[in-house]
Amino acid sequence: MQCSSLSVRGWLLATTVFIFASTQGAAAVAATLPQADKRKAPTVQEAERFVREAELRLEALLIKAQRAEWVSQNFITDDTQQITAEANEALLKANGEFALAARRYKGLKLPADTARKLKLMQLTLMIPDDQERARFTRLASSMTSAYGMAKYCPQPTDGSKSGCLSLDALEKIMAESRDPAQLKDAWIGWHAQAKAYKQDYVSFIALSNKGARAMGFADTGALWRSAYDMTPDAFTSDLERAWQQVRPLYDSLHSYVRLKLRQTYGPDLVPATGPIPAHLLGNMWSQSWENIYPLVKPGTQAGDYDLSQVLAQRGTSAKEMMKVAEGFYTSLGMEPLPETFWERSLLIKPQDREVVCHASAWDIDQQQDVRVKMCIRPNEEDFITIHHELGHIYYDLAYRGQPMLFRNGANEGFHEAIGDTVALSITPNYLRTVGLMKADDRPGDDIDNLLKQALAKVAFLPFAYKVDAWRWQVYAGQVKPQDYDQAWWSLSETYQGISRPVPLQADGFDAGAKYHVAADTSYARYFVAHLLQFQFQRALCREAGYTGPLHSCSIYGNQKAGEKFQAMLKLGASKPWPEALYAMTGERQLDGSALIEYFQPLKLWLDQQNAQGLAVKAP
Ligand code: X8Z
Ligand code: ZN
Repeated sequence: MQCSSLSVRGWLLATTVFIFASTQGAAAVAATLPQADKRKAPTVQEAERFVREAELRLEALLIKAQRAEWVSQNFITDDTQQITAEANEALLKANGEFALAARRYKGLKLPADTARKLKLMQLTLMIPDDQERARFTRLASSMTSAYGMAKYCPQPTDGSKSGCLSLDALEKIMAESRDPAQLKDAWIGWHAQAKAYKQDYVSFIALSNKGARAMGFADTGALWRSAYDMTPDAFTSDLERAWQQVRPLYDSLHSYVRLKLRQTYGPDLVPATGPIPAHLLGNMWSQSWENIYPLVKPGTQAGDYDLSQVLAQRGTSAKEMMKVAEGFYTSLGMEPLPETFWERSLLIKPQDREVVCHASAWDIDQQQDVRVKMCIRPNEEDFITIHHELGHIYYDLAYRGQPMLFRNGANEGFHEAIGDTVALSITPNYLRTVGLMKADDRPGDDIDNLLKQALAKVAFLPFAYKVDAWRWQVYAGQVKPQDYDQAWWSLSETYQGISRPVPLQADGFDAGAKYHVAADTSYARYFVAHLLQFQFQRALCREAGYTGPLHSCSIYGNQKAGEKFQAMLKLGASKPWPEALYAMTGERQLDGSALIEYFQPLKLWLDQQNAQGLAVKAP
């Protein structure tokens, strides 16, 4: 499954870097492995046989774990959590065993594919102790479920009966309400929920680090960073380099939004300089700000078209929205989704049971059984997310022909970037083509559309950067549990320029109020994806022969671009990611220049607005 660590994708990561450590625990686990004759020197044939057996065993265990996970996220109960934890435990055990056994082939001159598979196999946690491993998977399962079931139950002051608010309802308030008191209440109410599993998280981190160290990594954060075909330190520097490239654009957006919010909410709430209060940005985590577009849009009244309104007014069903997105992929030459996708996916929030609503894409059996689980609402945000999820699905389907260990993204950021790239082609012209915009609808002008897009994509960058900057510190032991929130908000202020709506609380766990922290899914992947998707789009538009401004390009219906895309998707994880990137774009590194090019007209406009705003305020 994509968007979770509870699978081979999380515990067995992709990279070319691997560090050899003590073989402690090896004896305990080696008994169940295919036996190599340890008295003889390892041979190439033996290594190849070992890899084949590993792929067979791991595939069977992965499929079992996926099925268990699917059921438990669709029916959260004690029993389904337990079943999932057990299936994941078996998978984790086998991952660890194979990872240790793979060390036998170190130094052997091997065919490139076999060598890469052996490297990939060693990017895993290895928890040799049965009890600790069981505790680890139970904690993982229970935190994901706790997040999925969390609700804020406000205490009414008038003694009336209180209703409880799910995340879904709270997110709606954050998106739509313009009442600062209500926003603050919803924000605090949700963030307080994570306290319930803070202690579990602390225990989980300790066990996870133990597992990473057994494989020779400094900690789990270093293991995650090793999944990028470079050393953990090189990845940290690369990310910082890319962030510095795009930071001026974020700064311009931030200043402009603060100016507009100050006009809306007044100077008592929004300062002229410094951080913006986190509850005023239209999103529970202040991670993307498109919901406050109506508050910050240019006053030109160029257009009033609103896709969310169209979808809601037409009563477009979840399935219809998904069908439109599928149509985009088939227009690029990809196959229609298998019938079972429609039979087995969960597209609407069930009313009769607890489910994990956070959107995810599933590759259940490594064949045709692909599914999406998402509580779709008829609005623009979900329409975009549907394209995101189908990106995962079409990637899964494209690398179907690869051997098991290569059935993965070139790196985890690639996986997150595919659907987002496609969604960049949802331009006004495209919406007209598929009938979602009528002839007399008036879309905004370029600046309107770019501003809306920047509120989603540019605002997101420092958030994505922050989540794992925090987690890497936590995994490295640099931040202790009593300082979790202080570190979280220090990073929030430094990178995003946002502040907590109310002072820190003792024993708080604000980071845990984000799905990917509770579900222990790495987040740097989204930062990488938000740069890559513009690199991909620039290359695909070029392939399509498009020469206009990048932000107006749509590759809808373009077979040539589709072929280029498919060729890269088919590679899966078989090559180091810079090679996959090169095949598609002619570039070899993560680069913010495509994103900067896309938003260039907006950057100029924002800087003008900010200069005028400052001029107006000056005495
Ligand atoms: O988690 C997701 C996807 C599933 S992989 C819906 N995203 C991140 C988030 O919601 O925080 C997509 C963008 C960022
Ligand atoms: Zn995703």
